[in-house]
Amino acid sequence: MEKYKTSEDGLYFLSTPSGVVYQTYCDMTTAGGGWTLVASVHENNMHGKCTTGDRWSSQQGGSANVPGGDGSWSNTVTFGSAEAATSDDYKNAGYYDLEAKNVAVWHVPNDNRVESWKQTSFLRYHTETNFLNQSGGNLYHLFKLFPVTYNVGSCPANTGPSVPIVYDVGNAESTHNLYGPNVRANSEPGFITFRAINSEKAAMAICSGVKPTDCNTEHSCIGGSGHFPEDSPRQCGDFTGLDWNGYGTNIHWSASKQITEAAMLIFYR
Ligand code: KO2
Ligand code: CA
Ligand code: CA
Ligand code: CA
Repeated sequence: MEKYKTSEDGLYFLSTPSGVVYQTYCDMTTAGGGWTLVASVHENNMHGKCTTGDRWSSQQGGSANVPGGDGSWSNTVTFGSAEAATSDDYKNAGYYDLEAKNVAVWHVPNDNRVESWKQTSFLRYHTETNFLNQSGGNLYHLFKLFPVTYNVGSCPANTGPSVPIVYDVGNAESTHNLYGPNVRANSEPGFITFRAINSEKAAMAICSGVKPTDCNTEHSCIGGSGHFPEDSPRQCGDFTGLDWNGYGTNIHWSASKQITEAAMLIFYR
């Protein structure tokens, strides 16, 4: 944005210093712009527990034999495309290459075309604390410091950073309502939390919009390790245990259909 004085939202080609070329979406307007899409977490089959498409947890089943699952949070494997970021998982070279200070997150209903993401998203927020300065400048490095692996620590002592957020679409109350009433009673909205750990020592990557205050973090935190001991493999998968008391029911621990059927898009700035 600074180098070419561009100010339009849309798809751009970027290149890493070592020559990897990739196309991604840039948000050039929200809160001053300059946001680069680096990843999306999409649940293609909530009933498939660590099966095909669960790239941000495990596509190799859920068991103690694959404690780190596919390892996507802290490796350089890339997949998907920006155009399809609401229809499948997406991870580009910017995820591990860009040096950033903050993140923005959009929850966009599945299967939306790029042109309508901004309009259809029902939750959008960003951080302003420059927290990535303390974590290596991006999430690839943050998750090397806080591995998303079964049995690396316990709850709550070894939970990663909870960073306050500024809302661009939605608010604390609408965020909380996306999760089940038991989650609302056991979390504080207005944060993004990294590397949560649950009662059974399973690790999760991101709790979007909340800071858990109990250890049943599998009902709001997504992206995970390869082993979730509680009633295994029921909590294993990209959207973890968001369906614990029924798919999309929004009762007890279950999340709403709205957040279950939307991709989480992750941006850096
Ligand atoms: C509950 O009452 C329950 O939920 C537990 C889960 C939630 O993630 O671990 C257990 O299933 C337990 O048996 C019981 O059903 O306990 C804080 C305790 C809640 O919802
Ligand atoms: Ca799944
Ligand atoms: Ca997925
Ligand atoms: Ca639990």
